[in-house]
Amino acid sequence: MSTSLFCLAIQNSTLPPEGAPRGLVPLNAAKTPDQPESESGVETISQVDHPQKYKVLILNDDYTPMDFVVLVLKRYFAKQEEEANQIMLEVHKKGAGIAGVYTLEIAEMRVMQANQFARLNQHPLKTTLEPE
Ligand code: TYC
Repeated sequence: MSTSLFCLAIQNSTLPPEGAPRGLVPLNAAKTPDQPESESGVETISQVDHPQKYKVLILNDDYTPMDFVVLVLKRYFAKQEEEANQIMLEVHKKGAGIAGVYTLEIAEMRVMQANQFARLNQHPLKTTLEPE
C-alpha cells in the first residue's frame, strides 16, 4: 500500500528539491482552485511523511482487578509502574483512557494481544483503537 502512495507522489512531481526539508512542503503548494487535492498529490505526500496514527483506548469495566490493568499497561504498552497506575486510575474514574498511540499495524497488534491476554485470564477488560 505504501509503495503505490510513494509512486503517485513522484509521478505528480510535487516533491521538494533534493535535500530540502520535506516536512516544510506547503500543504497547498500545487493545488489550483479547480484541482482536487487528490489529483495534486500534495495530500499524498503529507500522508507519506505523516502516516495516520491511532490511539489505543483502554476501557473501564466493573470486574477486572486494578492490578491486572496495570500489568496489561506494562506488558503490552511499555508503561512504567507509576504511569500505568495513573492511566488505570484515570480509566477507572472517567471510563476510558489512552494506553498508547501507534501506526495502524502496531495499534491493531497491541489491541489483539491485550484483549486476548484479558480473555485468557477471564477478565472482561477491553482495548480498542480510534484514529488520532
Ligand atoms: N473498575 C475496575 C475495578 O474497580 C478497575 C479497572 C480499571 C478496570 C481500568 C478496567 O480499564 C480498566 N476493579
